[in-house]
Amino acid sequence: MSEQEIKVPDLGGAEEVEVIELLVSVGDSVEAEDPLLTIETDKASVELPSPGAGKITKLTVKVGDKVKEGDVIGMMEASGESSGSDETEGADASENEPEEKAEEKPQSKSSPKSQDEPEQSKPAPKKKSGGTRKETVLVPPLDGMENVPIIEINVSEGDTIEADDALVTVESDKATMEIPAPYGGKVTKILVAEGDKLSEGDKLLELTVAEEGDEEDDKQDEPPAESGEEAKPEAKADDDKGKQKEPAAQEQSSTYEPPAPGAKVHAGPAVRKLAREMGADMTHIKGSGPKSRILKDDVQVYVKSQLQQTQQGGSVGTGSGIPGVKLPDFSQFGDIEREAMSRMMSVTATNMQRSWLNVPHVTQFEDADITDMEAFRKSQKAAGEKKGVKMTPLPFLLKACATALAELPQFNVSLDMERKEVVHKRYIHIGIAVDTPNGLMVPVIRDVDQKGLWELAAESAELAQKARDKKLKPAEMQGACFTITSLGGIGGTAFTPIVNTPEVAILGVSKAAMKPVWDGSEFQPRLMLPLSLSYDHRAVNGADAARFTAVLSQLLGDIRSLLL
Ligand code: CAO
Repeated sequence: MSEQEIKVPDLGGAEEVEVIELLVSVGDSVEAEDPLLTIETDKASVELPSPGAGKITKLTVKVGDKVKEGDVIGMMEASGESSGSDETEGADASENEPEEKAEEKPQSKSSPKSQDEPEQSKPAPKKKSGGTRKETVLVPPLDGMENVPIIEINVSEGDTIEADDALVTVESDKATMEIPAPYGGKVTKILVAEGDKLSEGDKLLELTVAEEGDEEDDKQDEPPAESGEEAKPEAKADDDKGKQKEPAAQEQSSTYEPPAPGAKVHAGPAVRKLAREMGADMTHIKGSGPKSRILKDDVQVYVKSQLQQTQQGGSVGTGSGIPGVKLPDFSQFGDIEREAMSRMMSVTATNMQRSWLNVPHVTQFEDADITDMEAFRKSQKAAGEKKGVKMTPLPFLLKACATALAELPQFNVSLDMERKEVVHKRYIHIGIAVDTPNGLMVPVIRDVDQKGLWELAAESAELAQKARDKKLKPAEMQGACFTITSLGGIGGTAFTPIVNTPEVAILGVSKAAMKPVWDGSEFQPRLMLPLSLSYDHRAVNGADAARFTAVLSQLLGDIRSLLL
C-alpha cells in the first residue's frame, strides 16, 4: 500500500475554482472515479473524481477554498496493487488505472455520455479516459420543420455549458424553440449566425467535452452525443428508445414540453444517479446546497414527501400519468417577479388538484325564487340589531341544505374506493367557504339541522371572522358533510365549484337578481338566486342532483317549509 497525493486535474481552462462541497471524509474508502469534492466556477459545477481506489488519509482543502490545476487536495492510500482490486470488482479494466486517473480531467456533471452507439457510428467517445474530445453538435429533428431561422444565439465561444442549456433559439411561423445542448462542455466554435436557417443535421457548434468516467451514472439522464458525421438524431433515438432523451428541439408551446424554468439542475453524478434510481424528476427538487445545488438528502426528502402524498391518495406531479405543466421563461415576455406560495395556498392547490383529478364532477344549475325570503330577512333587521347578529342569506342556505341532505341522504356520504364501501353519515355538518386575505378557508358548522336561523347566523359570522383572523382551530375545519360556497355578496350568475373531497357535493351560490318570471298569465318581477350544485358523479346520479336543487329551490322559495 502506498500513499499518493490527490491533485486537482486539468480544469478545462478554468483558473481558480471554489470548493463548494466535500463529498468524502478522512478514513473513507473510495473507489476509482468516486466523486471526492465538488468545485464550482461561475459557469459550471464539477465533481473531482478519485484517481483510484483506496482510503482517504488526509484532506487539505475545505469548503470555500480556491484551488487550481495541480493543487494537492489530500492524500490517499491506494488499496492493493492497483485500483482494480476487490473494491472495484466488476469494473471495466480500463477503469483501474490510478496513475492515469491522477491527471484525469474532472467530470463535468453534464459531460457527454458514452451511449449505445448506432451501427454507422462515429468516432466513438471513449468510455473511460482522462482527456477531452471535440464534438460537433448537430441540429436535432425540428418537429418536421426545415429552414427555420435562428433568432438568437444563446451561448458564446469560450462558454462552459451544461447538458440541456439552450444553444440557439429558432422561430418558425408556428413556434419558438430552443435547441438544447446534448451534453455539457466548452463551446470552442460557433458555426452559425443569427438569421441562418437551420434544418435537421446542420452543424451548430463545436464543443470540447471532458471525457466521461461515470457514464453509467448519467447516461440515462443525458441526451446522446451527436457527433461529427454520425447518425441523425432520429435514427439514434430509435436505437435508444425508452432509454434516454433525444436532444430534439424544445418548443415553448403548450403542446410540447420545454425545459422548465430553473430546470437547469445543479447536482453531481452521484446525486443524479440516486435521483434516477428513485425515479425522481430533479427539476422538481429544491436544492439545499450552495447555489441551490441538489444534495442526496434533498432527493431523499423529495422522494419521501412524494410517497407520503401518494399514500394519502394524492395525485402528485406527473405520478398519475398526467403530464406536468411546464412553464416558459416568462421573463422573455417582460418583467416578472417570483414569490413563494404561502403554506395555505399550496395546501389549497394540492387539495383542489386532488379533487379535480379524482372526482368526476358534474354541476347542476337552478334558480330559487327568494323574493319572500328576502322580504322576511329584511324584516328581521331590527331584531338582528338587538341581538347583535346580522341575518344574511347564508343561514337560510345552511338550513335549506341541511333539510335537503336529510331528504336525500345519498348526498351525505363519502366513498371509500379502497374498500369499495359507501360511508353514510348520520350527522349534518356543513362547511362554509370563507374568502380571507390569506386564501380560502372552510370552517365547519356542526349539526346544522339542529340549529335555528339566528344561531346559524351568529355562528357563521363568528367562524368567518375567526377564519379572517387566522384563529380557526383545526377541529373547526374538520368533519363537514357538504360545503356551501357563496359568492353572492360579490357577484356572478353561476359557477362550477370543485367538490371538497371526500364530501360528494358542494353548493355554489351566485348573486341574486330581479328577473321577470312567468306566473302563468303574466311576468312578475321576482328575486332569483342562482344555485350551482357540483357533485361527485360516482356517488350521486344526475336525477338526484336535480332533485336536490329542486328541494333547495322549493325550501328557499317558501321558507315556511323549513319549519316542517
Ligand atoms: N345575492 C345577493 N346578495 C347577497 C347574496 C346573494 N346570494 N349573498 C349575500 N348577499 C349580500 C348580503 O345580504 C350582504 O348584503 P347586506 O349587507 O346588504 O345585507 C352582502 O351581500 C355581504 O354578505 P356577506 O358576504 O357579508 O355575508 P354572507 O353571510 O352572505 O357570506 C361568507 C359570508 C363567509 C360566505 C362570505 O363573506 C364569503 O367569504 N364569501 C366568499 C366565499 C368564497 O370565496 N367562495 C369561493 C370558494 S371557491 O374559490
